[in-house]
Amino acid sequence: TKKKPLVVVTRKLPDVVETRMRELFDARLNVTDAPMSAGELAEAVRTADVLVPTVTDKIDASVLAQAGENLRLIANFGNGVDNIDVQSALSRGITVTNTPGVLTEDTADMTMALILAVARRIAEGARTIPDESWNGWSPTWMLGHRITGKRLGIVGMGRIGQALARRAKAFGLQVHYHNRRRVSSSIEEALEATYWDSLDQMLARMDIVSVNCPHTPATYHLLSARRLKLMKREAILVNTARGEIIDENALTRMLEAGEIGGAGLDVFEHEPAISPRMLKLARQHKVVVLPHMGSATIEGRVDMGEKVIVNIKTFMDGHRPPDRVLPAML
Ligand code: 8YV
Repeated sequence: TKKKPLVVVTRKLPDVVETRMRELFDARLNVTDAPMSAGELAEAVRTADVLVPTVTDKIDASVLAQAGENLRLIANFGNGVDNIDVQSALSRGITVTNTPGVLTEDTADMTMALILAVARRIAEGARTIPDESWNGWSPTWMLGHRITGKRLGIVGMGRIGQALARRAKAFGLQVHYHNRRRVSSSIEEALEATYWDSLDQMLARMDIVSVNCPHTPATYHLLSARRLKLMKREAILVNTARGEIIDENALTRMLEAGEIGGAGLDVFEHEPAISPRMLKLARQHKVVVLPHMGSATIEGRVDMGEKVIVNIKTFMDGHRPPDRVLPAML
């Protein structure tokens, strides 16, 4: 029998996933779930045949420089691969895979939830009961904004952007989008989505803007201070993609100054660190913040694990894994 590949998994995964991994591979699992230190990560890439990192592991060029001969595959437990220096991995002949598709609907749900939370002040209202600050109903108290009929601008019309568009349409939002490439006319028609070639022009006209693109060198601070200023003063910005896509400092300043209607953020530039100014805004209910929960469902995590397993197994059987990350995607 063939020797089982040594698969090092950096974080604790759902039990069913770990059980299956133990059956199939020589799996080195992380029982504590503590993120690996730089030393542990270096040791992992030195010894493993396959590394299964997550968003909390920075697999940069210096980590990859320590990779051993055996390391042939990095099977990311996650869709975004901005935690990995993919170019550097590929140049070393290391294949990289991710887990697309299985977290699309959950992330779109959370995006919609954030839009509603900000527009309808859900988190703020919910606090008043445990805080015992609710003095009873009033016609003019805790008023948010209607979303029906408003314009939603989606930045990045991939799987998640399209899943959000379907939801938004059902909520009566007018769907607009900006993407590197225009999607097919059949998709546009089905979503009743309007394409904007110019991100700047789209931003200036939207009531709600949602970030749904990957974080790559090309999208770092895509929503720069200049672009954020193009948005309407009452506009709402939500981000379930990656913190780095928005200039968080500029957004913070605008929230403090009341130059933007509101924001709902599931991701941050320096997570898990949250700046003191962002914390203050959150306490003042000027922003809704979630701790990177976009894809956090039991079903989603199991599906992600299964995708990782299929990618590893296919690769180990000598075939092309289904979710290879290609340079064109970066
Ligand atoms: C996870 C995600 O929280 O897949 C992604 O890109 O952000 C989330 O699904 C995380 O990345 C898992 O590594």
